[in-house]
Amino acid sequence: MASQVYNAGNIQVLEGLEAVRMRPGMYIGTTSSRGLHHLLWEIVDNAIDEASNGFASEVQVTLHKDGSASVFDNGRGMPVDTHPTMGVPGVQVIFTVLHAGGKFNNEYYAYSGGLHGVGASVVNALSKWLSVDVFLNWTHYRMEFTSEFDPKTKKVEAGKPTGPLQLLGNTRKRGTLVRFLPDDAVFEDVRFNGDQVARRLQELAYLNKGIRITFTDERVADASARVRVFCYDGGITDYVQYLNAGKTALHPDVIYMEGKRDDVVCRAAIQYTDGFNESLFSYVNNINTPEGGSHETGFKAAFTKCLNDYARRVGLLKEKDSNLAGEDFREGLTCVLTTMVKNPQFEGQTKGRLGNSEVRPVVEAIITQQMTDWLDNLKNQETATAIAAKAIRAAQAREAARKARDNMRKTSALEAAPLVGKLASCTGRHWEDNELFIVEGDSAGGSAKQGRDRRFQAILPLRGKPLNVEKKHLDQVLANEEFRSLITALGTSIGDSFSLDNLKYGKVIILSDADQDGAHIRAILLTFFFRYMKDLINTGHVYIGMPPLYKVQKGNKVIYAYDDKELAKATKAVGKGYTLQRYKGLGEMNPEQLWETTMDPSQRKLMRVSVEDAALVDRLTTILMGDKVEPRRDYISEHADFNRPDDFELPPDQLAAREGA
Ligand code: 1YM
Repeated sequence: MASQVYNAGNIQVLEGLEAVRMRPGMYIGTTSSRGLHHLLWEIVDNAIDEASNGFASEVQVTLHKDGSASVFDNGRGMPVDTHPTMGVPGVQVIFTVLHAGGKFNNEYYAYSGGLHGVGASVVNALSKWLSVDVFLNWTHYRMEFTSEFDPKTKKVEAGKPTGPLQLLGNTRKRGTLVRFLPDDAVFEDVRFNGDQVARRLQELAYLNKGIRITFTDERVADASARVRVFCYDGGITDYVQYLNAGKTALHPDVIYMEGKRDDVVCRAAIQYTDGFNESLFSYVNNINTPEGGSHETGFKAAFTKCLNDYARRVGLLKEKDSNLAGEDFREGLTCVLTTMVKNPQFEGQTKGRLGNSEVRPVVEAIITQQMTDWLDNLKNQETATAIAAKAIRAAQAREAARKARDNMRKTSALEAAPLVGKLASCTGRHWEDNELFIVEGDSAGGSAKQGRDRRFQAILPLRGKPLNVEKKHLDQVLANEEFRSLITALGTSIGDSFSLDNLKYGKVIILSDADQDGAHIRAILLTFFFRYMKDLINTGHVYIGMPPLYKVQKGNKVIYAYDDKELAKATKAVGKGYTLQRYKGLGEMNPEQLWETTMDPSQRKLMRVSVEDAALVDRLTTILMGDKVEPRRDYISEHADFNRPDDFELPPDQLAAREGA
C-alpha cells in the first residue's frame, strides 16, 4: 500500500512499510546482528534526542526475557493529537508512515534527529509486534502494532495498528515508552547482545552529560548484575579520564573546550599521557566518525597552530627552527571531540567521515579561541610547557624514525634478499588477490611454504615472540627485525609515510597456534596493526586464520573440526569407532593438511578483523598490552571466568554431552 502526501509545494512519496520488509538492508544496512541492534539504536536515539534537547532527564533501556526490548524517556511524550493531513494520531503517523526524505520533518513536528530520523516506522515494520505508551497531559495512551502473515494476499502486513489509540486512564508520569519484538523472519539472530548494548549506552551517557541512562537486562540470572546506571556529570571530561585509566597522565586536570557558532556546537576534552599513541575519538551528533572529516580537520589545524605559536612565544622553538608537525603535538594525546551539526553528511567507505565542509572553519575558530585562552592563562603554564617539550621530543623521535626508514629502504633496495629473506613471496601480479600469511614458528612456516599455492600466497614465518609495540616509539619498532621484515613485505611503509597505495597483498592473514602462546603472538601483531597501521584494519585487509582444532577419522573418512560444536557434530556424524587427533599447533600438520584445512580458500575459515569501537579497543589495548600491571590484573580478575572449564581440555564425549544439554 503506497500513499502519497502533498504539502506546501513539496511532494513526498511515502511508501508503505512493506517496502521495508521487502528490502530491510536498504533501511538498516544488514539483517545480521548489527542490523538487529540498529533497531534498538533508532528508538534509543529518539529518547536521547528528547533528553539532549532538555525535555527529559532519564532514559531507561530494558532487554526483556521474551526477547523484546523497551526504551523509556521522561520527556514530552510523542504527540497523540490528530495529524492535520493524515487524520490519525501523531504516534500512528510516526510508526506507520515511512519518511522517504530521511527524517520526520514538517511544520507540526520539527524533529530532525541527525542520521536516524526515519527510525520509528522502520523498527515497527521489522518487528513482530510493537507497542507505544505515551504519558502526556496526565493521561496514559497506548497504541499497538503487529506484523502478520495474511493468507489472502500471501504477504506480511507490516506494522499494522491492532486498534485505535487507547486511553488507559490517569497518570502522573510523563514521557514515551516503546517496546518491540524484532521479527525472527527478518533477522538472522534475534538475540540482543547485552555487553554491546551496555557499551553503547555508556558511550551515550559520556557524550550527553548528566542524562541518567539505566540499562536492565532481565535475561541475566544474577540479580545483582541485572541493572546498570550510566550517568556522568563531567560528560566527555569523564570519558577522557576513563579512556586514560591504565595510562600515566602528564597533568591531573582534563582540558575542556566548548563553543557554538552558526548552529554548530563543538566540545573537546583532552589530556596528555606519557605514551606515544594518538587517541583521538570524534563524534558527530553522537555518532562515531572513525574516518574523521571536516570537524577533525578543523580541530587539528587549530590545535597545531596554537601550540606552535605558543612554543615560539615561550622560546621552546627558536627562530631558525621549523614548526612542529601536528602529529608531534598529538603524541600521547587522548582527546574526545564532539560536534552537533544540523544536516550531517556522512561519507567514506563505512560512512564514518563527516563531509560538511562548512563545519571545518567553525570548529577551527572555536578551538583556536578556547585553546588561546587556555594557553594564555598563567595557571596553565607548567602544563603548556610540558606539552610543548613533549612535542619537541616527539619531533626528534620522528626524525630518527625517518632516518631508520630511509636506511631500511636503501638496504631493501640494495640487498632485498637478507631483509625479506624469510619471506617466500608469491608470483601473482594482482595485489588484491595476493595473500600474506604471517606464520608462527619456523616449522609451521616450512609446512605453509610447501603447502601453499605459490601463485597468490606468500609466507612470512615469525621466529619467537615479536616485540610488544605498545608504548614503543616508532624508531624502536623499526629497530626490530621481525617488524622490519613485515613492513618491507607489506610494502606500505609505516607512520606518516604509511600508504595503502603500495600494499602488496589484499589479505594479510595472521596464523598462529590455538594455544596461549599463539593468542599472545596474535595479540602482539594486532597491537602492531592497531597502533601503527590502523588503516590496514579499517579497510578490511587484516584477517586471522583459523586452523582446525581436531581431526576426526574413521576409515578413510576425515572431518576437521574448528571448534567444539563442530567436533560434537562430526563425532555424531561418523558414529562409534573413530580416532580423534587434537592439534596442539600448526607444526603438527603436514603441508597437505595445512593447505586443506587452513589455507585453501574454498575450505578454510578466516576471521576478518574490524574495529567496532575504537575507543574501547584503545582502552583495552592499553590495559592488556601496556606496562602497568595493576589495571591489567583488575581487568582480568573482573572479566575472566576461572570456573568455566577450558573447552579444549574436556574429553570429547563430555563435550558432546555438554553440547546436547
Ligand atoms: C522511547 C523513545 O521517541 N521520545 C520522543 C519522541 C518525540 C517527541 C518526544 C516529541 C517531539 C516533538 C514534539 C518535536 C518525537 N519523535 C518523533 C519521531 N522516545 C521517544 N519524545 N513533541 C514530542 O520534535 O517537535 C516525532 S515526535 F518522528 F522522531 F519519531
